[in-house]
Amino acid sequence: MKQSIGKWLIGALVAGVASLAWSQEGDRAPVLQFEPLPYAYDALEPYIDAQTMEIHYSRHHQAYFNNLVKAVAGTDLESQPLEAYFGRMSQLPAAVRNNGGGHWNHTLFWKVMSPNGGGIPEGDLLAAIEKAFGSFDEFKTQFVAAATGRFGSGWAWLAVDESGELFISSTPNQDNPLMDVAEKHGAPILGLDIWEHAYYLKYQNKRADYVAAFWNIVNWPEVAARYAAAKK
Ligand code: MN3
Repeated sequence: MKQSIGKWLIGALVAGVASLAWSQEGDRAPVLQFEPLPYAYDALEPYIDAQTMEIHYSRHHQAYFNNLVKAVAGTDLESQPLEAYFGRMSQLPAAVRNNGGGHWNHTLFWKVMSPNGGGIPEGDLLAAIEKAFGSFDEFKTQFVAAATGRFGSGWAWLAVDESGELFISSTPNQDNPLMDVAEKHGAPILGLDIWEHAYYLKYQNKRADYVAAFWNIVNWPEVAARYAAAKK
């Protein structure tokens, strides 16, 4: 008992010194960051309504972030980016998997949408889409099928596999293709949240209408940048 209190004291002292050092340096940001939304809540109207955006970002995403911070506090995961342990998610607590995926997936989701989005991708990304799926329209058809076909809550993805090839997949809950638990593994470059909280206020049970509206706000330059980074 005495020994464990001693260990706790040393641990608390080390943690105290570490946090003091961080606050004094000021230039080393925490590994986990809740980033600002890159546009106003109403910026994606009429495709995604302002109230949905506000609740989705400030309550749902914030809750995943807060619960992830709690879940990794005091563990070796605290000092690592999520990407460092997605590959062994099957061995980690459910709170880390659900909230880690929730935080990472939403961080990507906000960035792959833009009020100036829509249209079609260009350059290498368009060529890769045409090579993998035959045409951009066929890619959209398959992506829509993945999004509307997912039973219950989850995500639809466009991702890059180990050999640099594009694939479409869907994962349940807050899983993603970076996790070892995913059926298909790769680096997501486009993700669509198909939880009801992402669309129910505006679209109710009509998920297909929400998925169709998504094409008007896809930030293709951002997806192309992620494709280029994933290929390296
Ligand atoms: Mn969501």
